[in-house]
Amino acid sequence: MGWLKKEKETEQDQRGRNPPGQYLTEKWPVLHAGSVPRFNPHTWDFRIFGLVETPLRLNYQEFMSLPKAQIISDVHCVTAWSKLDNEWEGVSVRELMKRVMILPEAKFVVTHAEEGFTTNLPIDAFLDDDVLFAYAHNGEPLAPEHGWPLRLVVPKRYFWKSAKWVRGLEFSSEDKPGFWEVRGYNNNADPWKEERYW
Ligand SMILES: Nc1nc2c(c(=O)[nH]1)N[C@H]1C(S)=C(S)[C@@H](COP(=O)(O)O)O[C@H]1N2
Ligand SMILES: [Mo]
Repeated sequence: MGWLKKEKETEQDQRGRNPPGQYLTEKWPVLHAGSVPRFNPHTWDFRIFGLVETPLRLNYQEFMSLPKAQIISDVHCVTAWSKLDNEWEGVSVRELMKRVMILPEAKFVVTHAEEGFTTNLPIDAFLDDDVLFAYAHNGEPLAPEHGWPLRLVVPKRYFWKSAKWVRGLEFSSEDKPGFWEVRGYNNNADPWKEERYW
């Protein structure tokens, strides 16, 4: 039977897609430090600064008029839940970075979010083709508690690298471990290598 075979393949496929020590969930837990920030479209901006040729500042309307991308990816949280096949809509990092020149000395990027939250990545991980700034999930605007109006999505890292309520990017020659990274979470955070903690 066609559909039976298909179902079996899907199950196997899902097992293969789940990194070690993770269980699958359909739900979407909410996890963060601090409170859900208020959003004001008139004062919101997105800044790119540090080791770039010319710093860039986009207001909300400018950011929202950037070309849209849709990317389907899996979420792996360090607390052991994984959620497969999330459809994200937003602006791909590659699209955004067409608008700034990163200086050759820059090797790392710090993503800055509301309330001083930060998370760090090497530039090549950040510039991967599946990384985006998302404002919608599975066809709906992101819920405020999941990062609306804008969150980063880095599918190949544990989910704490996917900062919610992002406001900017800082390019740097040195690595600057972020909020969770200085609190014992692994700097690299590859779920396939189970890089959970230091
Ligand atoms: N701004 C901000 N982003 C954040 C965090 C946070 O504390 N502040 N926590 C991270 C962690 S630890 C996880 S697991 C995911 C959870 O995202 P979710 O609540 O949408 O599932 O957000 C990440 N992004
Ligand atoms: Mo987390």
